[in-house]
Amino acid sequence: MTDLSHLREDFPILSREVNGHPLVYLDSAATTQKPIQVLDAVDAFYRTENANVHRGAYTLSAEATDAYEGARAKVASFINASSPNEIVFSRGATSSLNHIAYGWGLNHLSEGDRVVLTVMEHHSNVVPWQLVARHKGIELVYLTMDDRYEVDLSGLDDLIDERVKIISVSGMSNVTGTLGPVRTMVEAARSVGALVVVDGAQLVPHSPTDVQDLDADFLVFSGHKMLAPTGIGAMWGKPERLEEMEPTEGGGEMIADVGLYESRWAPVPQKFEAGTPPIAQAVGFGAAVDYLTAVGMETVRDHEQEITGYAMKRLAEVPDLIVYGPSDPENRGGAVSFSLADIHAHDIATILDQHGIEVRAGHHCAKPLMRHLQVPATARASFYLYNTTDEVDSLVDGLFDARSLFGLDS
Ligand code: 7TS
Repeated sequence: MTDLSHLREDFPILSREVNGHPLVYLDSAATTQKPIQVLDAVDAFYRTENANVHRGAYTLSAEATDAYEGARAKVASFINASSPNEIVFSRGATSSLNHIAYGWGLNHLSEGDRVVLTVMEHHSNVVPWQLVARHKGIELVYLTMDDRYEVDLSGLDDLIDERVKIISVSGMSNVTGTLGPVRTMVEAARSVGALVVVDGAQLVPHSPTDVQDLDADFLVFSGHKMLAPTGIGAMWGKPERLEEMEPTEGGGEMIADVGLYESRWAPVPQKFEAGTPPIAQAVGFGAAVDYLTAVGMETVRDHEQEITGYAMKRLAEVPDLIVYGPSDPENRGGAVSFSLADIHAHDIATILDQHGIEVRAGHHCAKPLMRHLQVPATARASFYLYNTTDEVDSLVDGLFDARSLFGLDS
């Protein structure tokens, strides 16, 4: 087993207690905890370099600009982008997907065009396209999920025709841990000249990413799900896609010239970064990718597969527990959704919380998938590099306690 338990010392929050028990944090799919290296980078920026970027001809502003642009270069190299200019900083995956839907979709799609999605998408990869559909009369078409919790590709050939202009797919479901069929989508899209958007919110934090190898058109992800502060994320795009895309927000920093009635845009990526950006957050994002790079993303992935495999094995010991997701830990991510008999997911989460164990309960911002699975809600444990098998054991003990509280042992 890949042992990363020494890393726990880097995460101050992991030494606190919750309800009299050591914290067992199992909600990293929602947001991850932050290592001291990220906290220190943000703190040092505010203490020593804080100024606005891209405007002042004075030392502090130049240093702040270097720190901000340095973070862009780090994020670019983390996903093997050809240039830092292919990275647009955003608030996160949601705002990146909205940029793409509005900035590209609104300007290039017309009535009758199709956008292909899957039923496992997070709402942030559904609702922006519905908003574009209202303006442009485009059609949304969904791939469904089979009973092994894989995206069902059986009807793909019939689905892909000249009407399809965009395929937008999650790299990993935040509910079932299903890996999206990204490479198949890239091939299918090429045959009809469609674009591929990859929602990497649950993919980029958990495994090595190489956008040149992936060959999609856009990849979006959130910093806070990969050790960075909230309020920062990225949209990677192929240079030609970013050029042909319109900005979705206007204001300072994104212009080359402004007249009374017309303006010209700054070059990519500034064209998409209106207003004062999240500077300290970007610095923290840079420190987070430095941290992950030092651990090694293959190590992160191996550890996650091992701990997910261990969790699947231990959860199978709990009677009446159903896991919603692929069974092979090597072919899935570390988000593990489950139900336990007919105990409501919120009750499970509340009982686990009494043991200091934090899991998410609800629809996980994936209502179409919940309807497909025919469940109103699930409880979900999700893992990251700081989680241990001991914590999985605590989760299982807590679930046995939930069973007895609900009188299920008698
Ligand atoms: N896409 C996926 C697959 C996600 O899991 C999430 C957030 C998003 C997009 C949106 O990311 P944001 O950073 O812009 O909010 N997922 C979750 C979750 O599973 N629990 O809380 C947020």
